[in-house]
Amino acid sequence: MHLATPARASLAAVLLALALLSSPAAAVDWVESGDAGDLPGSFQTTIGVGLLNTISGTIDDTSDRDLFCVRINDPSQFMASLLCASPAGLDLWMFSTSGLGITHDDGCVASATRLTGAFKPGPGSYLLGVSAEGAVARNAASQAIWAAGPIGGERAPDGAGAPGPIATWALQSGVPLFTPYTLQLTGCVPCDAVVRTRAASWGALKLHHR
Ligand SMILES: [Ca+2]
Ligand SMILES: [Ca+2]
Repeated sequence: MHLATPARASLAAVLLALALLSSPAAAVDWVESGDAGDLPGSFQTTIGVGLLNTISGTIDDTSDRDLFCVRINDPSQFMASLLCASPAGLDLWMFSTSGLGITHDDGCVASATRLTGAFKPGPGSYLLGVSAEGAVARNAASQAIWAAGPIGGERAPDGAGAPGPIATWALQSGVPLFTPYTLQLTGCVPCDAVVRTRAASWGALKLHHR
């Protein structure tokens, strides 16, 4: 995928991409572009070079669930956390890129909803998800991949539909209308990088999936 050419995109976009290429220590704060999809076929990738510090977005209504691709090179270093005031706040989810359930937290402990690398099978790309309280991830037989909560702390798939893969979501019972969120992240990087495919050319930038 060509991101930018002098003829088709702004110079600012090209300069941003080149700045990312030349700054290996840069950090990335990803902002949801439009609305991230909610299934393995429609997730939103994250793009950039350097550690992924935050993902910000919005749960627009009761049927909105957002999935983002993140790359975890060392699961022991990974943490995703979201400030919360009560278990009625937003829930966090993680799936493999094929939709198998990995970990989920629908509680609120010490003012945070958190996922770690504890249940991840190894380095790789994963789908990190956000939903309102009460969302249910279901397999193709409409069985819940995780048992109903809220339960404090993260947990591996423990429902009748475990491990998945996820096929549908059930509507949640909460009323999260237009709820903004910012995930604080450690130990992960964007799934895609902008790379230059021809030296000394402005017109040869593309996405590279790690
Ligand atoms: Ca959204
Ligand atoms: Ca969404």
